[in-house]
Amino acid sequence: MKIKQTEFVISAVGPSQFPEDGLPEVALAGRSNVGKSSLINKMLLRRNLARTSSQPGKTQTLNYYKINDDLYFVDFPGYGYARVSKTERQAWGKMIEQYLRDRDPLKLVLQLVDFRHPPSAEDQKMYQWLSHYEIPMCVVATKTDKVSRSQWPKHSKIIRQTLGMPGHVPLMLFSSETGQGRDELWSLIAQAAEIPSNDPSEPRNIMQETEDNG
Ligand SMILES: Nc1nc2c(ncn2[C@@H]2O[C@H](COP(=O)(O)OP(=O)(O)OP(=O)(O)O)[C@@H](O)[C@H]2O)c(=O)[nH]1
Ligand SMILES: [Mg+2]
Repeated sequence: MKIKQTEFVISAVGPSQFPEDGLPEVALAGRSNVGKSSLINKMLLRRNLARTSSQPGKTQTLNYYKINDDLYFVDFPGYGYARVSKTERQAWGKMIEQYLRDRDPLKLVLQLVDFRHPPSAEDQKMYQWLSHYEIPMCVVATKTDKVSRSQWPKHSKIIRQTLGMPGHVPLMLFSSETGQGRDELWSLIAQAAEIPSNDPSEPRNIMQETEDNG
């Protein structure tokens, strides 16, 4: 997909602030620090569009990023941050569940899990929620650059087994450090959001220019 324009739109605290133009939405869920913002930046080849929150786990907003006039990425607040109170946790759950249940333009949820570790109890709960609401999803294992290649099959298997993923649910390996999985993920997103897929004429130098560690 050719990225012509990217823009942060809003940190929405509730449905009244969600965009009303009906563009397809791709949401990102995962625990705090798993790499949601880094994945967005890598996908959009922007160094710092999606910021790491200064107070991890505290932000109870859905952050909307618009790509061209094609779709939105919706960055969920990270879960599993130890210092969050029970009340905050419940508010988080309510907001996410309502979004998953009621949001018409939602086309795909990327559930991010850390490739290095078995999915947590909260990862499992999130996965079950997504399955329950029958939302098209893809599990994305992040930080693959931190695991040696010989261990990839073993780690993939543990993730699939722990979440109870049936064979037809894709598990994608991704690294925002190396860009692994980026093209594949764009294909999947374009398909889910019904956007004409990869433009082979995309100039290479754009990719190289922004290929950095930022
Ligand atoms: N090596 C490596 N580090 C990564 C990767 N993805 C993210 N990180 C690092 O992990 C840390 C957290 O990444 P973020 O993208 O801020 O995580 P997040 O899920 O947005 O976190 P919250 O906004 O708190 O929910 C940062 O220090 C990133 O540089 C990756 O693929 N490889
Ligand atoms: Mg983030």
